This record gives sequence, structure tokens and C-alpha cells, in this order.
Amino acid sequence: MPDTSVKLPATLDRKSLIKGLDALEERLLWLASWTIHNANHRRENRDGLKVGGHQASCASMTTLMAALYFHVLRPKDRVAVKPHASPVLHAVEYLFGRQSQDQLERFRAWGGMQSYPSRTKDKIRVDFSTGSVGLGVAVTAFASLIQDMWIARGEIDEADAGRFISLMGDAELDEGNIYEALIESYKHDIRNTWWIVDYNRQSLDATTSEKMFDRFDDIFETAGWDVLTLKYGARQRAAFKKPGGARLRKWIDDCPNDLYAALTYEGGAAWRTRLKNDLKRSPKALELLEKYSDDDLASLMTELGGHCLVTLLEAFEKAAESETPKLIIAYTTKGRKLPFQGHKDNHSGLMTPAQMAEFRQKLGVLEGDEWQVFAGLSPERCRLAQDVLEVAPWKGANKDERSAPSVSVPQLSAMPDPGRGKTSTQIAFGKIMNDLAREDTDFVSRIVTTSPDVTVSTNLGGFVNRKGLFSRTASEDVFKQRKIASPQVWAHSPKGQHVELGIAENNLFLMLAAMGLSKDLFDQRLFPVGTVYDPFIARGLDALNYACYQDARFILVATPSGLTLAPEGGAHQSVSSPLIGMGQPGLTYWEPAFADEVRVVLREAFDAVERVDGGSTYLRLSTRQLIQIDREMNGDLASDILNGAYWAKPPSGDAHIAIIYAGAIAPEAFDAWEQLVEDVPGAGLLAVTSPDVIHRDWMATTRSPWTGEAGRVSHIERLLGQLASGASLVTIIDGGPSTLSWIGSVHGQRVRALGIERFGQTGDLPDLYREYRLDANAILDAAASLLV
Ligand SMILES: Cc1ncc(C[n+]2csc(CCOP(=O)(O)OP(=O)(O)O)c2C)c(N)n1
Ligand SMILES: [Mg+2]
Repeated sequence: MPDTSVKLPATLDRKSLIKGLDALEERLLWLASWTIHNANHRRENRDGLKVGGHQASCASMTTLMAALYFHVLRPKDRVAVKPHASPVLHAVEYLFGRQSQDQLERFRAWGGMQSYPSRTKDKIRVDFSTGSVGLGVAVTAFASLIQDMWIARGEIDEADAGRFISLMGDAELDEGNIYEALIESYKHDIRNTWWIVDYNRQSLDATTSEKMFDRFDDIFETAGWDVLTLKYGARQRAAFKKPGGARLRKWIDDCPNDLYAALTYEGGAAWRTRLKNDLKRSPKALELLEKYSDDDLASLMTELGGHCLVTLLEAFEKAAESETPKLIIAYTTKGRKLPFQGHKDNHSGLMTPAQMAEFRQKLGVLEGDEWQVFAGLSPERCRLAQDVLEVAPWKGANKDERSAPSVSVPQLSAMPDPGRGKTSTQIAFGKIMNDLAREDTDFVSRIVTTSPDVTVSTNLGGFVNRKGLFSRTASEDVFKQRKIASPQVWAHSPKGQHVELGIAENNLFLMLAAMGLSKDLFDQRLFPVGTVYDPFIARGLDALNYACYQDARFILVATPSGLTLAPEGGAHQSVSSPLIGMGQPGLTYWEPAFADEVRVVLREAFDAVERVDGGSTYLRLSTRQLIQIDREMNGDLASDILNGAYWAKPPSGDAHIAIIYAGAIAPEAFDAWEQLVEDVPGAGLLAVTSPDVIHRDWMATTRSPWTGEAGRVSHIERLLGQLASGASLVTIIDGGPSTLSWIGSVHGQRVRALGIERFGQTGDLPDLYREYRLDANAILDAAASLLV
């Protein structure tokens, strides 16, 4: 159990703490509102576009965030903040003195603080990027599991463990990936995770339905989570105890979300009219209402649990008593204290300059003092705010600095050799992983694997047999214990290096994100390898993008792929995945054809995980077994493979045609080439190991005159330079033809691009390759059409 108590100095009693937090909350509300206002109404607008920002979404979270950041959180805790509350997070750091006014002034501008919290772009500490709702919530659960891995390995002390906290919007609870993660959280016994819902009853379009809200408790409790609902503030609870109070409480409980929001917007008189009408049969309740002025009644009705510091502190203290994961539902008001509070259209609403001036005066902020840290606070509130800041544990939460030395990845010569026999790229991958698992090095101990129920069928089984599955509690493989024959050992232990997931590709990518951030979050490098069937990358695409966006480092091995999967048919044959690989920033896509290429590329992929300027890797592999080329892996070949392409059959200087292939379609390309050279001696055969690498390299060259790299020559330009000028090209890949067709632009050469554009179907390779024009005849026809 982490020790989470916060000792208050004798000078700061509980009452003063709350007063200080209240003052700080006011500062958050002001600064977040002002930051957005400044960007929209004061900064020069050169393009006429609305800058945007979400004053209402910020306002519903300022109390929650004040309680957390100024009292509850400790530096080891890790937080994912609801995307549109980014200005509040920056305001928090501004109050701690770790964010500059200049950054706040450049909200949503070039080089300024980002619209949504970004690990890589913001200057402040951001634990998890957010933006695509739901993903930032779920990743916290997976990150907590990685912390448990390091605790099990003795690298993190249990008492030093952090909590993984998501500050989420209520509409985020509609995202399916949350429930996929919830199921996994239960299976993996995840702990120290809090998901705190800013339940402001509004989404983007309108008010949210209250229908589901009772059900969330059931759903989360079923998955082993504790649910804490903070519906009422302390003042409301006190009112409920007064005569007539129980009736008022019942009215609140029965009130639908849209009506509550509308009355919140309309204010005290509207509350009174409606309540008087609805409570007319309860004289005591009517009497109670009379005790409040209109304004006071409006505040009573909106001082919900999520806006009451007393309630919030008590809840967080209770939550800290156990490591059981928590769903904390805090009722709030969207746009609280702002003119559009409760209005269903307030999501992107901005205060007008006149409304902002009124708000400024209400808070006592003088014109010109808008960026002053404690503007508008009385001397006493200012002192209390400073006292609270002084003792806040988060004061020590600086931006992460990685200090662990980098882990050295073995040289190519030390990488296991998958051999020369007839084999597939998938088998080669499994063999290398299996052989690595025999080693007992620091590097290998940091390889962790994960897969959504396709560990065995993607050939990761050998690695898992040797390294075991991760679980906080050990368990033997019952089949093994009972001596039932099976090639697979499925034993769990705290030292296990594989995390088995259910079939949910979102979870795969979020797990890879969490594993791939291990160095940033825990100062401990992991080399994550995740396997998936290639077509199902699409299922988790946004989570993959999310992982890459925050520079998580991992290796994605997608296999089997393409039409080459033949008898499995169209539902499993991937078509567009190479284009995903080409298009995804932060991810380098490789499609090797031969086992020795897999070895070179996999070593590079591990190295890229650790390299400062590295990134993540996507290997598109196949189950098609090819006769391997009998060759030595010398330095030149290895470097050509890593540059993305090499001449498998170099052309003669006057060659007018070349065939260019990538991946498992290699035999058809070789076959066609052998027939072609009989008629066109000197024709070339170019093997592409990474369409992505050669494309990126070429793009960099096209930009080079403007990026100070004039004279740069790309690898593909150099290779194609060996052909006669005006030579033509036939490209072929088991995937979208545009993956390679662009190569014609490099020297302005004519191209016939072969590939898949339709859904696949069942069949054997001769039938399918003939039908989809991926066979040697199709290549020769294409070549002939170019040579005529
Ligand atoms: C995956 C995804 N879909 C849509 C959006 C656009 N969007 C941003 S915020 C939002 C509504 C969020 O409502 P809620 O979570 O309740 O947050 P609130 O602003 O009410 O606090 C939507 C639909 C998004 N950011 N991500
Ligand atoms: Mg909401």
C-alpha cells in the first residue's frame, strides 16, 4: 500500500486548508477562463479562424483539480486529465511556478501550451496525453499494471507506488474502450487506479441521459471496483437534515439531467418557481425554501459533491484507504459560476468581452492584473492559498527526467539466426523471440510481450513458454501439472514477461502504450512486443495512433497478412494495412520477405525503442513459407535492408525495366524476373523491405533545398539511378498498390502498380494470385505493356 497521508503543519488546520484550497480553486477558474479568453479575444487573429477552448468544461473541474493537485496528489501519482480541461492543468502548474505566462498567452498558438494535454509538446509535466476521449482513461489502468511489474521485480518499492488517476468527463463513459479495459482490469487484478468522473450531465451536443447513471455502479462493482458517488455538497447534506429537507432531496434525486441543467442556467427565481410548484404538497419543504434568497437557493442547488471541498477531501481520503480501483462519480455543473452554466450548448461557449469584464470585477481582479498569480484574493485568502501551495506534495512533481542509462541492444552478430531452410517471416520472428528467451541478459529481461488472444497463432508461444505470463499471483499450468501433452506452457508468475489480453485490440495498443512509456513513467526501459492479426490493426487504430502520439516505444508484429493468407478468406485478409503503416507518424512499417531480413529489421526495431530519435515499429509478416536465398548477411546488405530496399538482381546500366516487390509475393517477382531477362537482358529486380523508410527518405530529399540539406540524395533515387533514364517499373505488393506506385515519381518513370484493391476471398495461392493479378503472368503482362 502506498503511504498517501499528507501531514499538515500546525499552522494549517483543516478549516484553513479548505479556505486555502477554495482560494486556489478560484484562481484556477479565473486563469483557465482568462487563458481561453486571451487566445480568442485579445491575441491577434490572422486567419479569421475561431481559436476555441472550453471554458465550461474547465469550470466543472476546478474544484476537483484544486483538491487533488493542491493537497491529495503526490509526485509519484500519474494523472490523465480530460482533454478539454488542459487550461486548468496549465493553471495548476502556473500557480506552482512551473509554467510561464508566455505559454499561457500562447494557448493554442505556435509553440504555446497545447489545446489538449500533450506529453511531448507541452512544456509542463504531462503524464498521459489526452484528446481522443476514453483512451486517456483506460491507459491509466494499464500503466498501473506496468508499475506492478516493476514492483514484482523489486525495482519499485510498494510504499513508493503511485496511483493512476484519470480525470474524465461523464460522456467519456460512452466509449466502448473503457469497458474493454475494465474487463482486463478485473482479470489482471489492477489496483491503485482512480477514475474520477466530472459528472456535469453534459456532453458536447446536449445534456447526457441519466438513465445509465444508476447502472455504472453495477458495471464497475461487478468488475471489482469500489464506486464512490459524490452527489451532494456538505451544505446540501445539512439542508436535507432540516425539516422538509428529505423531500427536497427526493426532488433532486428524481430530477432528470436536462431539467437540472436548465434550472442551473436559469438561476434562483426559476429554481424557486419550479420547486414551489413541485413541492406544494410538502409545507415543510416550502418553508425550507423560504429560508433561502434566490441567489442562495441557486447556490444551494448547485453546490454539488464535485464542487464541495469538504466532500471531495473526505472522498479522496477514503479512496486512499485501499488499493482497490475506484470509480469516483463527482456531480458537478458544466460552466459553474460562468454566465452559461448549465446551458446545454455551452461546450464550446466563450464568454463575451463584456461577460469576462463582469466576471473579472466579481472576482476583484484589477484590469492589468489578469495574469497575476493571486489577483483578486483578500490578504487572508492569499496567505492561506500560499500556505496550502507550500505544503502541497505536488510541489515536488517536476517534469520527468530520465536518468536510467540506456540499455544496449545486441549487435546484429549477437542476434539469434532463424536459419536458412524453407520458412516464413512469421516463423522466423517466433524463432528469434524463442532464442532470445533462452538468454539471461538485462536486455532480454526487459522484453515484454502482449497479445489479444493470438499469442500462439502469431508464433509468440516459444517466448511465452520460456518467460511465462505476468500475474501478481503465481499459478501453474494445470495441463502441464496433469501431464497432458501440449507444446504450450501457460504458467503465471510475478516475474512473467508476457501479458495475455482478451480479444480487444484497443487494449493491445493501450497496453503497448503503457509498456512503451515505462521509461518515462518509471525510469525503467521495457522493450514491448505486441502481436496481432494484420487485418485487426484497424480495430484498434485510434489507440495505436494514441500510443504513437505520446511517443510510447514498442514493436507491433502483425501476422498473418494479405491475400496470401489464402484459405482463411476475405474476412482475415488485410488489404489496406500497408497504407496504415505508411501513414502513421511515429511508426515505421517494414515488410520483409526473408528470414534474414526479419533478423536485421527486428534488431533495428529493438534499437529504435531505446534510441532518443527512434520510434515504434510495425512489422507486417506472413505465414507463407519461402525458399530462402543462400547468402551471407554482410554489412552492405544489412545496411541496404535497413535503408528499405536493395537490388535482389541488379540491373545493367542500360536496363529499361525493373520489377519492384515487397513481402511474401517475392517468389512471383523472382519468377517473372527470370522470364523477363530472357527477353530484356539486364532488367532489374528490386526488393523493398520497407516502403515506409524509402518513402520518408525520399520525401526528406524533396524538401531538402528548404531544410538546409541541399544535395541530399535518397536511397531510392540512388538505387533507381542504376537504371537507364526513362526506364519503366512494375511494382507489386500483397496490399494496396499505392504503397509502391509512388516510386515512379522519384525519377518520373512510368509505372504499372500491382496489388489488392478488392476484398479477398478463399482459394489457394495460384487461384487467388491469378484472379487478383499478383502472379508472374500479371507482372509480365504489366512489363510488356510498358515496353511496347
Ligand atoms: C473519440 C472522440 N470523439 C469525439 C470527440 C469530440 N469531443 C470532445 S469533448 C466531447 C464531449 C465530452 O463530454 P464530457 O466527457 O462529458 O466532457 P465535459 O466537457 O462535459 O466535461 C466530444 C464529443 C473527442 N475528443 N474524442
Ligand atoms: Mg460532461
